[in-house]
Amino acid sequence: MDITDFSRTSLILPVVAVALVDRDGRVLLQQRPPGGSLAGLWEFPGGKLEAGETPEAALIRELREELGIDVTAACLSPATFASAPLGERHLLLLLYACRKWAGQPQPLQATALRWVRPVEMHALPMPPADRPLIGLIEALL
Ligand code: 9L3
Ligand code: MG
Repeated sequence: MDITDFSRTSLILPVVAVALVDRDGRVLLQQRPPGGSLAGLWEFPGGKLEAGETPEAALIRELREELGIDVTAACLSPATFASAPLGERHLLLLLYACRKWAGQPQPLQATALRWVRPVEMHALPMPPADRPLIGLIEALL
């Protein structure tokens, strides 16, 4: 068994996400689609690691799938992390910051995208793991 296959071996569910920051210091959030988990909530784009993937490779793949943009590992700086209970397991969310990408972000899987000032995030419904990261994003930008 591949020990990096967290989906089978661990109570921890590792998830990577990104704070994409534009030239005006706004951050991109996406709204989770109806019907799935955490439906309607505004999150930092990203997702689960697949077996054998590094966090950076997972994030590069997720940003291509969810937003249709390309980022390089060199542009991804780990910013912080947070955790939240998720059913029987524990979601561990690793957040990267990124200021450089290729392409125009599109909501390929989300209901909508929104560029927001960090202070505006307090008023948006966000998943439990994302909410504690707002303060850090505010301090970082
Ligand atoms: N999740 C929470 N905050 C985020 C992301 C990207 C994901 N910023 C949670 C939602 C799901 C789980 O992590 O419960 C896996 O995410 P996805 O694969 O459904 O995007
Ligand atoms: Mg996702």
